[in-house]
Amino acid sequence: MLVTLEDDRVVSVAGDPEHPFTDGFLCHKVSRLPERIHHRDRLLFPLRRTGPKGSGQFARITWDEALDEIASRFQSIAEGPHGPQAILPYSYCGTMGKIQSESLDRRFFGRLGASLLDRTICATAGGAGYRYTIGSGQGTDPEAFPESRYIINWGSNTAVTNSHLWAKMVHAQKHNGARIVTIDPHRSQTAARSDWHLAPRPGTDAALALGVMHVLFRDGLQDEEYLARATIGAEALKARVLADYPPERVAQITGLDKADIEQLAREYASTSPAVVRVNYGLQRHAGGGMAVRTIACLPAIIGSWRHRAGGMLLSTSALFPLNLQGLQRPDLVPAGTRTINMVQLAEALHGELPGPPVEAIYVYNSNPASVCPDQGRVLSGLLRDDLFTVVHEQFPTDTVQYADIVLPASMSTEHLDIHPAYGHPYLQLNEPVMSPPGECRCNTDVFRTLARRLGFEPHLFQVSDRDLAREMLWENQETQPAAVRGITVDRLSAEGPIRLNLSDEPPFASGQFPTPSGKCEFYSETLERLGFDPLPTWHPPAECHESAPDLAAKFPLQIVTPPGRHFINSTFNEVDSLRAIEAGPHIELSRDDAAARGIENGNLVRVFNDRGEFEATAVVGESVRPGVAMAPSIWWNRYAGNKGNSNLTASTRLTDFGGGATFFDNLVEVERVD
Ligand SMILES: Nc1nc2c(c(=O)[nH]1)N[C@H]1C(S)=C(S)[C@@H](COP(=O)(O)OP(=O)(O)OC[C@H]3O[C@@H](n4cnc5c(=O)[nH]c(N)nc54)[C@H](O)[C@@H]3O)O[C@H]1N2
Ligand SMILES: Nc1nc2c(c(=O)[nH]1)N[C@H]1C(S)=C(S)[C@@H](COP(=O)(O)OP(=O)(O)OC[C@H]3O[C@@H](n4cnc5c(=O)[nH]c(N)nc54)[C@H](O)[C@@H]3O)O[C@H]1N2
Ligand SMILES: [Mo]
Repeated sequence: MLVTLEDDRVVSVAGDPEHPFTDGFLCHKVSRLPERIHHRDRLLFPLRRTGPKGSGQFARITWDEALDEIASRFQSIAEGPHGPQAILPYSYCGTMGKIQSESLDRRFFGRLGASLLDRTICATAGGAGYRYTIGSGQGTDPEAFPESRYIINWGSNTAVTNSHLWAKMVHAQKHNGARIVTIDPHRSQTAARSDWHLAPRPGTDAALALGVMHVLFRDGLQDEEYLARATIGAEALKARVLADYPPERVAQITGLDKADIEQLAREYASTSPAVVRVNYGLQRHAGGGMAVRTIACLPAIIGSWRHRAGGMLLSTSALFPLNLQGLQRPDLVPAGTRTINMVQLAEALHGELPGPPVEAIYVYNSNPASVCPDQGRVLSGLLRDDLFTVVHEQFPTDTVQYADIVLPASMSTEHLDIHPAYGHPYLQLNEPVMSPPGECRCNTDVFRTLARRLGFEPHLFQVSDRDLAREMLWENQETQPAAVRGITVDRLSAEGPIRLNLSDEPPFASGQFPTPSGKCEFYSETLERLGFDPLPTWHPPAECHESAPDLAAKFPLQIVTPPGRHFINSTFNEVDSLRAIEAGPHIELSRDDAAARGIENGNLVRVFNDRGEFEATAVVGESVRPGVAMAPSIWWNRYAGNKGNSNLTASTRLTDFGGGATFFDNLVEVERVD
């Protein structure tokens, strides 16, 4: 991103036209960054709570007062009956720069002996599922997509959530005759702009993939040579899908036409190279891990890993061999320290998890009061008078409302960081272009000063961000791993984004996979040992008519709540111009479901289940099938009528693999508010 400054003001930001992947395109919301940086509501000074918990009443204090209070509270909790594990750090992806999100913070809480946080809210279900089949996170190079001829967006709203990859897909469509297919229960922007949209019921993707496999094996469309050379369990998989997943049954499960399932299989096998972009929407269901594992078998069946522009892409994160161990120092964590799954914050705050009660929570890079499932119980937990809550933030978010101490945070224009990426293979340096306004400080600075107050080792904490960046790139080691060899902080500073040193060979063309068997594992002994089905399979969502008929009788609609186009999760709620375009919480309903409830377009409705309820404006149309609803997230309470957002209805149930969140596995009922 190129930033134009006048004095100490950012007047504009633009994509870098020389960036090989983004081609200079900056999405609508990020182009509004100047509004965010110089916003009237930006937090500029430390604050201490003056009113009752949750009131959002604060008075300005000095950094010394804030840090003294945090240090002394942490110290007394650590020396108290429950020990330091009664302190919980809570962070996610406010910034995804590695220095500001996983360096001194991890060292600090490790050294303190605080509880560990399992950061599962986004990507762990699919990550785990993918690895059971493939062995690592490696997949198709996103830069190869323009050479594809058949592109499937599977649970991916690529045009909105990953616009740079979408541009490559459109390039393939225009210049290479590629066909773009999108599999999504909602007619998303991506679905609407694709050549073909298939809208299965939520949480039925594994069944669809198994039905496609049935057709492939039944009609002899498989790549026998690749199957024999590169996979394990092909015969068992074939027997299962031929017996259990005929298109008639899969049509019943998914709600798709049998002919469409047959056509998808035929086109996929006969249009080469074919690539699958599998993303996050389909992971947020009880069976999300198994769904990704199952879909990940498809490229090996048709042998599309042979081609650079074939195969499958989940995330590029695994391509970056950064020295995260050195940065985070997990060796500082005392043996036996308990781990809390971030999805279960409601349970943690209400003392329902094993181990000591949570007496203090330190939040940074996250807005759990908005983004966590079971929002009602998260908020009642944060209201606890005996909970000491520190929130390091840029804006007065919902979480800040519940803080005891608020610390003002810097932004990316004001601090240094290194960014790998989960959508492309370039490493980037984020250099500060201005000093932070008011008394804002970056995350690492706060942990440096807190460490000093607690008497922690200077050699671990009094290290500059630039030195941490060098350490992350292994510059202090004898050799760097191949993918980052020769890439240094100084080079990133002088040259801008640098592509990792990756082979031009497709990752699995040779048929070698980094699994225990060395093959693409249709049959996984690892899963068998863990008590799962060793073969790909489909289980219904935890909340649907098949698995929970009583619940479905009361709450008949499956609701999905993916992010809004002009927000990043809950970030950008504060930007007036973007909030205006998002136009308030709304819910898309089918004509049948609306009519059955006397709901018309534009009516205010309440959306509810036993966990809670929120309000939204009804948008009635064809974008979802009967029985399905879609409500874009994630609203701050104050912009949602002070009633909370869709996460009031979401459960803290975990996915089958990876302990992920099941935001979209959620039954609700809707009624008109009169
Ligand atoms: N219903 C529903 N819920 C969801 C999702 C969904 O699709 N539907 N998506 C889920 C997903 S995929 C994710 S990744 C999570 C995201 O959950 P979070 O990571 O909590 O994401 P944000 O809501 O963007 O909140 C990040 C906060 O960090 C702050 N911040 C930014 N930079 C810094 C910094 O340098 N220092 C500090 N201290 N703070 C900073 C921002 O101001 C912002 O308020 O939400 C999940 N929740
Ligand atoms: N504009 C914008 N871009 C973002 C973000 C943002 O908040 N705003 N967040 C970023 C983050 S943190 C993440 S994790 C990514 C997420 O990026 P995506 O994976 O694209 O995420 P979603 O939009 O949550 O889900 C994609 C689609 O999956 C669909 N879906 C829901 N359930 C199912 C299902 O059972 N099966 C199938 N096949 N599809 C289903 C949803 O309707 C949705 O259209 O986006 C990133 N990019
Ligand atoms: Mo995410």
